[in-house]
Amino acid sequence: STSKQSEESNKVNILPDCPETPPDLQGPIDVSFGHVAPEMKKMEGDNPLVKDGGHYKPPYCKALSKVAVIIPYRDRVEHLHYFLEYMHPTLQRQQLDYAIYIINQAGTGKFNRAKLMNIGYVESLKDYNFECFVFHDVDLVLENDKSLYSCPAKPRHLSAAVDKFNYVLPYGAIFGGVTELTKEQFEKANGYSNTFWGWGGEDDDMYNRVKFSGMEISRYPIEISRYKMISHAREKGNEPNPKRFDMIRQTASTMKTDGLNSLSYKLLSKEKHQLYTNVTVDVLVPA
Ligand code: UDH
Ligand code: NGS
Repeated sequence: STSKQSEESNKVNILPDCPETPPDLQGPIDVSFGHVAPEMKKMEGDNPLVKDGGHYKPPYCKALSKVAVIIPYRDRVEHLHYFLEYMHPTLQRQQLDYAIYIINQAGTGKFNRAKLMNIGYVESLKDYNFECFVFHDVDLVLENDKSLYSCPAKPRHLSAAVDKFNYVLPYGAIFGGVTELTKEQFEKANGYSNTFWGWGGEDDDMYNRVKFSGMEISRYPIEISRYKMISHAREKGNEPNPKRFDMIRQTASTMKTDGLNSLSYKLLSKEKHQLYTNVTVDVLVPA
């Protein structure tokens, strides 16, 4: 009956807002990569409330942020397993309405981390009304769940203290690793550049974009913005980009025409696994 239906829809609406401080946070998390990462089946069983493309919503309260976690990716399956092992439980304790997107670059051409971020932004918004976007290297695992991945008032650099830099910020303007912006902030900056092929500089260019759009970056206290990095060798196809130093001197002009407003790629597949959405793309590597 109609009254039954409205009771049902009321049920959804009467969920109270989740508290500003989630009650089940642990603080420090013991992260290590000495063990063999669990099989996907095991992790799926361990995270029964994550479903339909790596999406979780707290069942008992209305999340304060709708968050897409965007991961640039190619051929790092071991890292992905560690990432999912640790990050799904952490993000659930943070009571976020979140989903994990793997943006997988097809082929063996030059890697383009920043363009994959733009693609993740666009593709995740086709699925859900996300409000903020965490741009997350797959080899970084958060070591303190008090570093909330909720929508930031200012663009936020999350990976301030990484073990490989002895938990010290390497330079004040660093904006790589893990960052978070709201939809409005990301649009204001015209997203990332699409033209950084190979390693380096695309994150510095993004720092410039944020600054030139009249915004400042923010960080959590260094005690909680801690990460462990999974060590690895440099991949073929991700060699340092020799043009990067010149390019980051020109952000003020290039950002107007290079970014979300010039993004082109070919979507090859989009698969919803239980613990993540896998978006495979042709990033149109220049000849
Ligand atoms: N990524 C991939 N596959 C690749 C390259 C990069 O998935 O082949 C993604 C991944 O999310 C990674 C991120 O892009 O975390 C950044 O790339 P990176 O990890 O290669 O960059 P980083 O600065 O390391 O962490 C550069 C090579 C360091 C070699 C040091 C040897 N000890
Ligand atoms: C800077 C790079 C950034 C990079 C940062 C940390 O020098 O892209 O080092 O790198 N900028 C340029 O090359 C212009 S790391 O040691 O983590 O590999 O993020």
